[in-house]
Amino acid sequence: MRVKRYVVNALPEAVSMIRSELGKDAVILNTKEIRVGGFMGMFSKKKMEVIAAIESNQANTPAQPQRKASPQANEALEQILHTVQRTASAVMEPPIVTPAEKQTGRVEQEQSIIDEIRDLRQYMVKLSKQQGDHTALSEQLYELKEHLLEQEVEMQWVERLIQAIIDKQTEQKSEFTKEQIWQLAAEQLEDWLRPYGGIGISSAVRVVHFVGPTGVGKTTTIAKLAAEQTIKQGRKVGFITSDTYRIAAVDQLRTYANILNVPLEVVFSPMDLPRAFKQLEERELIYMDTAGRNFRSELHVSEVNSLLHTSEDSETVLVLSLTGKTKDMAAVADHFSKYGVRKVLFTKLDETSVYGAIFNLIMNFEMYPTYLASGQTVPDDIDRFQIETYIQHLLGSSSR
Ligand SMILES: Nc1nc2c(ncn2[C@@H]2O[C@H](COP(=O)(O)OP(=O)(O)OP(=O)(O)O)[C@@H](O)[C@H]2O)c(=O)[nH]1
Ligand SMILES: [Mg+2]
Repeated sequence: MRVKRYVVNALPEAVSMIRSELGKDAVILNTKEIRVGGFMGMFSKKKMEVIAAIESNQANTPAQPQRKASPQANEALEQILHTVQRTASAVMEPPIVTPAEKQTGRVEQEQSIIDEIRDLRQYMVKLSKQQGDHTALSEQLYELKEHLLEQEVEMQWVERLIQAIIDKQTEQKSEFTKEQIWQLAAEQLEDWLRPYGGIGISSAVRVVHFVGPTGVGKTTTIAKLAAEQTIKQGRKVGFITSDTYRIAAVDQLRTYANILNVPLEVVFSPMDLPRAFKQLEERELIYMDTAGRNFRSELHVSEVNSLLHTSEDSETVLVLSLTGKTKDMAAVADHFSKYGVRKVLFTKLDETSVYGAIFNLIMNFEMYPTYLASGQTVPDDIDRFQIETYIQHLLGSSSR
């Protein structure tokens, strides 16, 4: 081991000497304040003694370029080192002082260390503020970000939203209050969602197909919508079901058909469709129920799709339950969107408090939300999709 003593005015001076003489791996063993020169304890000068060491086989290794730190960061580090070393040596090894200095010198020295630590703290706060403009978020923005992530809004959208608010803040040269931030978030979300709002199921089409994974609520939803159309709108509705996979499936829809006094046709293959349409030809609106399948498999998607191409003016609605996993919902939506399906209906709103999947789906697959179902009661538990209401759900009470 090679040990070297440096006497300097301040530690940073010694650090650069140690680096160039002993190399980057040198360690500081000790530092202490000393007094040099003078006459009989008077006129001496304050200096710092620094003892540094290096393992002999590492000595004189030229300093390697390190991970590039900013000049401010280097300066800050040097200062921290300086203060820590000074504090340590002051605590561990009180400096030798003359009796005359005893009264005032010691107190002064302690005070100067305290002052230095305080200055350093202020400097670090200032530095972190300067550097944090781009990385750290204000408490309010952080809260918004956390909220949206908890709501399972995808990170890319959360980041875009936060950036949009930061940009507005920079533009207006002022930091917004929490209320302003949540208000801006609501406005931005509305801007993004507006093109997809207020479209719903077209009232011009005669045939509406409902497709979606097992048990999401397709049949129940059909009953709810049929009730609205027959009872409230006075339209003549007919049902077709192709769900012949499950024994009770046809009976389930037949029960609703009987209650609503709506004719029902059962089809076993696409070949049966012309006959079914013929039977229902005087009906103004036809709802077609399909079997729930594992639509993460594209094969099942293409299978159901073969039923959807009729000569009739039709549209297809993908039904998804909000209790499903966001990733699985996205996979299903992805498959159906390849077949041109652009309308989506969400069910089981009542069974969740996490709403981000709706936003992700609309934005990522450019799908138009039609209705939101929120319970098992036919016909009441369904509403048209309203962007403003949805945003209130998504942002929760904090937005108010
Ligand atoms: N909580 C809640 N339950 C619902 C909602 N919609 C439907 N359900 C229930 O979900 C279950 C399945 O509903 P179905 O209408 O049979 O679902 P489906 O998509 O037709 O199912 P398959 O035909 O088997 O694929 C039933 O118990 C419904 O009462 C809803 O919005 N909220
Ligand atoms: Mg069903």
